[in-house]
Amino acid sequence: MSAVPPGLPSTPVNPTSPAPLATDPLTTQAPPVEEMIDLPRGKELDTVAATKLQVARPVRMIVLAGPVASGKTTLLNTVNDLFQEGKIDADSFSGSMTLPAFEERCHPSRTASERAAQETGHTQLTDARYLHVRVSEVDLNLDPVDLLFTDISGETFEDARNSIPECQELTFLRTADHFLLVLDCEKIVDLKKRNKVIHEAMGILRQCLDSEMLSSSCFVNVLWAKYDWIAASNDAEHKSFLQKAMKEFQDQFASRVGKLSFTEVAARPDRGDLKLGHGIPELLKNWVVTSPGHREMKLVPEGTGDRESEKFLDRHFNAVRGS
Ligand SMILES: Nc1nc2c(ncn2[C@@H]2O[C@H](COP(=O)(O)OP(=O)(O)OP(=O)(O)O)[C@@H](O)[C@H]2O)c(=O)[nH]1
Ligand SMILES: [Mg+2]
Repeated sequence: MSAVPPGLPSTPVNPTSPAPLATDPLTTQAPPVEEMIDLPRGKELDTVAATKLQVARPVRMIVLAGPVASGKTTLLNTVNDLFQEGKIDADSFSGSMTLPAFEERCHPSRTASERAAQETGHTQLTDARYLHVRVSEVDLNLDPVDLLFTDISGETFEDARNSIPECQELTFLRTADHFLLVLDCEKIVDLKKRNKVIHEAMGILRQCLDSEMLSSSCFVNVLWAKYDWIAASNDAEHKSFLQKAMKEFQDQFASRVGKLSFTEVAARPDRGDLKLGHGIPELLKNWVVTSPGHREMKLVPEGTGDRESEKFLDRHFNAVRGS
């Protein structure tokens, strides 16, 4: 019997029979469809998705930092709730890649949840998660702006305050345009707790700066959250305490950041006369209009010398300034 050379069939091929099929359609499954459309689920973005968005278009990164239960997530929920009713001052909702994630967070505060009181669930300790909102100015003077918010548990910031390596894990800090330091006024009206609230919040901000995670050009906004507790107390002493705390923040941090400001916020007041979302329109306007990325071009030179050409420039720019 003659040996069959390698690579040739071991049975003779009849040239008149039909060519064999590569696969038998009756016994094999259809090959997988290669181009499946991956529809977005609308859940929170993870760090990879957030980074892709930041690379694809200009995005404002807004970090909400603060201890457990200070009111970070409720603030985000209220931004979503206010947009359900229409525009917020001059800003209108122009889309979100994470609407289902917003709705999930808002559910416990809605009547449909059948809870007796409005609630916000404690944010779980997970990797960084981001929520997205696109905002347009009503008179369209500006292009729509993409806002990316962190929704991180308070424990994460409490751990970061106590440990440089933990703080250095929070890589989203590096791209923060606005850093919101959320302080809980419910605790500030408690004379035994109020100094600790300020001390701990300053500890978070100091650690983020000392670890070189937060840029010195970042805009830092200290939020007096749950301000309804102060407004409803009618005690002038609480307001004078806040004044002293603001002075202390100014002394310690104003020279270390791009801008330091303070805002009274009551995202979901449950006492006194403040309306839902007190302070939020002002915040939103600030996020949309201002960014550390905006710098004055300074086209007009400042000083001139004694040379004739410099005196000419001086006369020219004086005319420009005067016009
Ligand atoms: N009175 C009052 N309560 C508020 C306000 N904002 C939030 N709260 C309540 O404060 C509690 C904590 O709010 P969260 O938004 O969950 O706080 P958080 O900072 O996200 O907390 P963690 O996720 O645990 O870090 C909830 O019970 C809210 O209902 C407010 O403006 N006024
Ligand atoms: Mg939360």
